[in-house]
Amino acid sequence: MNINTVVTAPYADQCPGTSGLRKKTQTFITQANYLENYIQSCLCVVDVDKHQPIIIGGDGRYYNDIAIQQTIRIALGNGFTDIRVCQRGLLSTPACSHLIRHCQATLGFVFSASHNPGGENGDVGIKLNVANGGPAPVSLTDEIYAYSQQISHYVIADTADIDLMDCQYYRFGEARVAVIDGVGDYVKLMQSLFDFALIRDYLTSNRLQFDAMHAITGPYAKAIFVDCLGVDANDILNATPLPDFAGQHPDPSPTTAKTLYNTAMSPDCPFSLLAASDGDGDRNMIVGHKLFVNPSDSLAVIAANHTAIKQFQSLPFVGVARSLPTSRAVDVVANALGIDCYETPTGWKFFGNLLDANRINLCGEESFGTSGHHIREKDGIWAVLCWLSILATQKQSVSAVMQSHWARFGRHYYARYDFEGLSVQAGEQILADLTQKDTKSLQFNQQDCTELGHFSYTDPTNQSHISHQGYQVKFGESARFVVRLSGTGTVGATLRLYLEVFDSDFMQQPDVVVAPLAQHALAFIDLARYHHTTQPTAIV
Ligand code: VG1
Ligand code: CO
Repeated sequence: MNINTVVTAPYADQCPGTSGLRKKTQTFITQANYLENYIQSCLCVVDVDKHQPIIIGGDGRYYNDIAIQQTIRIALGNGFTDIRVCQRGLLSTPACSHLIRHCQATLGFVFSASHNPGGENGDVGIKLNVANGGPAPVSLTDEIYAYSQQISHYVIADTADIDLMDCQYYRFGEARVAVIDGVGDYVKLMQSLFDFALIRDYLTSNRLQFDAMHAITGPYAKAIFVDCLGVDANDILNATPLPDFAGQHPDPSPTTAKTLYNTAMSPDCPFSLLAASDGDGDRNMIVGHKLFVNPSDSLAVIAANHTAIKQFQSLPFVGVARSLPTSRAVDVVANALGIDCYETPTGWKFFGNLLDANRINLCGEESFGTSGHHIREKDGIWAVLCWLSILATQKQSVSAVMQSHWARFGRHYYARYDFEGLSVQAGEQILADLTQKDTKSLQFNQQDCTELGHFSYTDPTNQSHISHQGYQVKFGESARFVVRLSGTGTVGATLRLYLEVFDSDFMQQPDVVVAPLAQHALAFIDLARYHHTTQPTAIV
């Protein structure tokens, strides 16, 4: 095996965001060594035993094949001797997290821009996960970025493409590249975490519809829902991963998973549960007949009903965590259960240490992310299995489960307004100017503002500190809004405004309840001063 050293020069924009490095597909295609620089930077900075396994896969999107083959060559060039690549390159983010832990791998690459569109004009991303199975922590991504800013060369093996169709080994001197099954171990993990007999029985008289959105969860959904749990194969929509996701947005939301959502809202919907996942399989959307379950509520319901889930039956249920903008519905449940509740910055990487330290069993984000201590990533199919377990145990519809939840805990009405297409400068200026706001006269629904400011977080396990993670304005327990900039976009800036209003009357329309708070927040931010419109481009 020949190893070549290739001279290269840094790209200024290789700073990873909320969840890995994400750029336009064309950036990777047209800018020489863009991928290679970043992979080399990752491999130089991680301080690991090169004889331990590393895992490589992706969500099947355009450019995955090139990225995977080049990463194998660069890993060989850098002296890694146990490289495990998934068959056809297909690996979901949660399955990668599990494989890392299961094989005692030191790191894993998932080539995915998650819920962002794919194809030649879409996005490509690189997620790097570390030995606990979780996303690389900020300290590491900072080092990677710093390395990428002074990179002068990368090393690459002069080897042919590996055939990824079948599981087999390839030898290159003392190194081995193994093509492995990316699905089987994840299926076994799910079998160990849930009572499949209970769910199977439930599904003999209740139907599940699942939309894999032409993305990575298709093969996993077939193996779990169809082969293990008896779901009709026709009830898994868009189950074949396609490089361009059929030109669609692999984002499990009411607007992007429209067919499934419309089915749920139709009067004669035949399904008890409808669900969807995103490009890389870590997000989940839960919908019942005529009822969309907002992800913050979903987290709270799973916490409140954790005893229905086998995974949570054998260990003490000690704590939960949510990201800052996620509604406080789960806090109320944690309080009732007498367990800890942590509030972290946005992004799954902040949950890892809490999970490693056994401080929490369950965590989630408003952005359709939920997971437990079984891995260190959010997990779309797992969340669906949680809901199936709850429905099978309670023998009630989704809407009955939600209504009894709200009747007991009250309801946190919630919405997220996204303002896309801001200039980066305007986005940064809005956040910077928030520091200077006068707060004394702030009131909402006759409730005084009780707290406001930029959110900072000190990780209780290692005291690492991070500031400026979003600006929060609280009106006691009754209302709250949060403003932050997205860290996953690839063009301009996206401002996110998160709105939460608590009310014990749970039969109101969420959009109507949050609208006055939205007006209040927009006036506070003074968005019109920075942007040509105050109309959100998306409301979730
Ligand atoms: C968004 C979500 C965040 C999530 C992240 C990654 O980030 O808000 O909660 O962790 O996407 O999701 P941002 O910075 O755009 O708001 V995914 O499914 O990567 O990987
Ligand atoms: Co994702």
